[in-house]
Amino acid sequence: MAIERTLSIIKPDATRRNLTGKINAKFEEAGLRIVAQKRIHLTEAQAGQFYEVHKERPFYGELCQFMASAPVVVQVLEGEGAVAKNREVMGATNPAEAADGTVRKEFALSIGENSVHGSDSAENAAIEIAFFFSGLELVG
Ligand code: RTP
Ligand code: MG
Repeated sequence: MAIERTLSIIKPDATRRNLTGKINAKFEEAGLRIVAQKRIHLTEAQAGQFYEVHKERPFYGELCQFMASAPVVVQVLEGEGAVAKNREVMGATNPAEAADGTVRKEFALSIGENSVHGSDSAENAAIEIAFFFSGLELVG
């Protein structure tokens, strides 16, 4: 499988509880390399722009408010099949359905406050990485 990059976000529920290191350990143990990382505090408007694809969904307003409620850690993960591998490490969107050992099983509080975001395709990964990072910030 090809080496890919994917965009990951450690969400406000996790940064508030100081879980960045524990979550990063899971990525690294799975063979994903953190090739870029920064802590930022999104405005609600910026969160809305990032989640534009969900703007018709009933949870959109709540999601944008939550994503702007505390700092997030945005990062680029690199590795073989990184998009799918990251989603495996994350677990199902709803923590009640997430497999044992996944980030969401261990740390998520609810379907909304579910600790991490990961790109869902290589195509979206490229768009999402460009949203947060310049080429100079990606250090493979
Ligand atoms: P993500 O985009 O954050 O990696 O998560 P995902 O693919 O597993 O889930 P997606 O369907 O793309 O939804 C994006 C985020 O919206 C919140 N959500 N809330 N209240 C709800 O029913 C609900 N459903 C989704 C979650 O934070 C989800 O990760
Ligand atoms: Mg998604």
